Amino acid sequence: MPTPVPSAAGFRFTDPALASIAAKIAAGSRLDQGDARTLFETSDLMGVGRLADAVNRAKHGDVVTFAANQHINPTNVCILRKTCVFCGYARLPKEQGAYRYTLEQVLAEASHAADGLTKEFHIVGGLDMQAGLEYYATMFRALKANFPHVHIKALTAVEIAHIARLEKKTWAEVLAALREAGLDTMPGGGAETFSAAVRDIIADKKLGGADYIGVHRTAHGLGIRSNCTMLYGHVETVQDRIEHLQMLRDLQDETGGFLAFIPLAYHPDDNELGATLDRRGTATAGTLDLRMLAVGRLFLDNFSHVKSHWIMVTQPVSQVALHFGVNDLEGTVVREKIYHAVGATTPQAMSLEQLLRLIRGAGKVPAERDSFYRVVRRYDDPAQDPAPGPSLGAPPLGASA
Ligand code: V47
Ligand code: SF4
Repeated sequence: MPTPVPSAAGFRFTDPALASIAAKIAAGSRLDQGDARTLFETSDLMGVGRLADAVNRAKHGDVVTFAANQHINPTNVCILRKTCVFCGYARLPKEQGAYRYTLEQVLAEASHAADGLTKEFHIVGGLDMQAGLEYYATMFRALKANFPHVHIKALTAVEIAHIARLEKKTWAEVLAALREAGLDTMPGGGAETFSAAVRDIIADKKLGGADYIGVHRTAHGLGIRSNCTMLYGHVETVQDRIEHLQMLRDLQDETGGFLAFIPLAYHPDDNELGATLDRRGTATAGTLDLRMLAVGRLFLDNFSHVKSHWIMVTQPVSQVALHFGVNDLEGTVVREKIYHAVGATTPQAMSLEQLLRLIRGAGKVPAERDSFYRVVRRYDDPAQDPAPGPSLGAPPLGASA
């Protein structure tokens, strides 16, 4: 059931259509696709933000969470390198810049976690013919042996389906084997925009939207929770966005297995699509970023968490997003490669100190969470903050792999 927002009906809107949406929310009624269209198209962006903020406050108060995580991208070799035209990260096996980490390299990269502050590895990569079940199972076992306190959030639905095809196993068999090796949860990557027409243009040959949902359904059935995403700001229409959100909401109704929704802003640099669209150097508008997050919060009434990925939308936009329905920030991200391959100019990591300043600057209370979004420490009083320094396992800003 949607969380009722008693005060929402009292807002003043410049677009009267928002008043009827506010009344629906206040009554605890579900928004339909027509409402979602209104939210996407209205000129009253601040009204959309106020509604999303009210819903978010009803669920989370003033608390904004973050996790101390570390991204590891073990291979950029990908069989879809030529067909995912929005991706600047992948390489063919013999192409310049192609890499596949050995186990030793993965462990060396993971060694930032030895300080005990990193609590989660986020592991994703390309669809590499040489990286099958054994590659990942061995990696996860070794990571758990060396860093038993670190949660493993790894492998998108697309990677799970790829491994299943390579190994001639079902999705469920692959997921069960990986869980046995140490997989805890799955990230939400690979969703892009589900619409078949959009996929034909930006990700022809990639696992389709229904199968992305199918892999997540299978994972949830096995007790493996996951995140979900939507890539926006490329060729998709408003209707495509709405249908994508509808598919996510439907699966959440069915399984309750999604932890968070993370809209991902398309970056046009250093990828074929950006050149085709003549969009190089033109990131998504901050207003679209805020609207996407707010509509996600309002339409996905059965989700607890909406996350802003500051690496993609910049830190200032993420800070404002905390008033547009967002209750979680992608945490300290050590050595992020995927977005920096396509033009992200943000730092590759934020220290604890910077993260606390960003959240408090929005008038919110920062709290570190675990990978299941349980608060493990609130930072109510700045006087009690840890001394500034290398925090959460982060290297100096701008470090690259
Ligand atoms: O699926 C690739 C995106 C995603 C570009 O689950 C691009 O906690 C923008 O899903 N412009 C992978 N985006 C990353 C991802 C993610 C990130 C943070 C947290 C979580 C989570 C998941 O990156 C891919 C694709 O949608 N991507 N190229 C690009 N040019
Ligand atoms: Fe491969 Fe993923 Fe890039 Fe597509 S987006 S080319 S599947 S790494």
